[in-house]
Amino acid sequence: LTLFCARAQMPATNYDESQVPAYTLPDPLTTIAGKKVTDAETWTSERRPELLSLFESEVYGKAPGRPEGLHFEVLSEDRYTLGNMATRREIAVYFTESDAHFMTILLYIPNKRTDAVPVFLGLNFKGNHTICDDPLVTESVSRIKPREEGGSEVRAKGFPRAAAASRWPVEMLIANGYGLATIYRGDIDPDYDDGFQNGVHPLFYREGQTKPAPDEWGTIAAWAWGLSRAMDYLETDEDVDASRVAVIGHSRHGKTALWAAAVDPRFAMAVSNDSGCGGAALSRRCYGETVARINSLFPHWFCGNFNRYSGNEAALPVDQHELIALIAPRPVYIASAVEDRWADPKGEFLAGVHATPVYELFGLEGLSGTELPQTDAPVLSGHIGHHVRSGDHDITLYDWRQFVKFADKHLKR
Ligand code: GTR
Repeated sequence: LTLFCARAQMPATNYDESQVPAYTLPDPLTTIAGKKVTDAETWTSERRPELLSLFESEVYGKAPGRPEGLHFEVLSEDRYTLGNMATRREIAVYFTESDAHFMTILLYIPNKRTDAVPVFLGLNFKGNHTICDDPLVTESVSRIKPREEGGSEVRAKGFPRAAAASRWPVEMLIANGYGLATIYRGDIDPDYDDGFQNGVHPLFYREGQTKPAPDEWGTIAAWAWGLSRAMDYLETDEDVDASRVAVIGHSRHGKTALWAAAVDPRFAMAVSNDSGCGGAALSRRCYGETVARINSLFPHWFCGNFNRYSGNEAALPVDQHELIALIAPRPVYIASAVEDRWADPKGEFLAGVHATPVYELFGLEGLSGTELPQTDAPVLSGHIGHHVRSGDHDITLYDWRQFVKFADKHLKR
């Protein structure tokens, strides 16, 4: 007896390299009309906009720009926190002219500074108060799936303080001269399929619109939009050097960081940690998580049009190496973990390899080497950095140490 349901029809997850289908990647340096791109100027003026718009309409969905009514308010400031090493600020970013809808940026700035500092900016999963042991951080309002719809009561009560501290080495960043800005992603859009009713989407619906059109923003694009709104604020903060902001994310937030950097050239650097399918991993390898699986498990992440490619990766007009290429010539770091096969470490590495010709157009080294490097041997030389860490799906102090080394090369004066 065969059970007919979407999941049952899904092919088994492939973790066997010999079962990776033969595929041909789209060439980042050939336009839709078939023209070869041989210089940086043609890339920037013709090919890049064309590719960006394909990713918008087929993968993540188009987002609105900066709303006219966007405004900021510093809610709190403490000049002597983290053992007097840092200044903490909390900033409300109001999405429209009203004060009803906002996200809160938690910002730490090193007190030991002579000038405006470079900053790492990234979304957090569980609330601003969970990223470190600082009792004065305002608790984020947990926005998870309601219990009636299968959500969990425990999580609805909110996560304890410092619950995610292992993922956010604030003191290490401060000691190295970096600021840190983070936002609870639920402030922008909750991470469940709510028909796009509870996050930022409804603020921008046209008259009569009730959900995004098939080529309009899903949740990842909304989160990326929120990161750009955070950048709007950072540009106004005199302790921050907005020309040296690295956008960073782990896993679904890694997908988001890459898309944010692709859309918004103000980000000087991007870091993708274990971002996998829809992030740095090549979709056509169908290794670990696939387009069909991600669309069925997380129907809200991508735009409606992305469903066309479930089980049909060969039809994608783009692949994820071109997402990395959209960030060129800015530096990108792609981090993987060897046991995180679901995210396809090799596919993530190969995206860097195949984005490299675009960096070369700018006279820069992209990713150095074409063979997957050894575990725990970071490749930091070019404008695409990379490592495969030992261990599983997570973002660790080891990962961050490599990001800081890479940022020291590209963002430090
Ligand atoms: C998984 C998902 C991945 C990755 C991960 C995470 O369940 O399949 O694409 O995003 O969650 O965000 O931790």
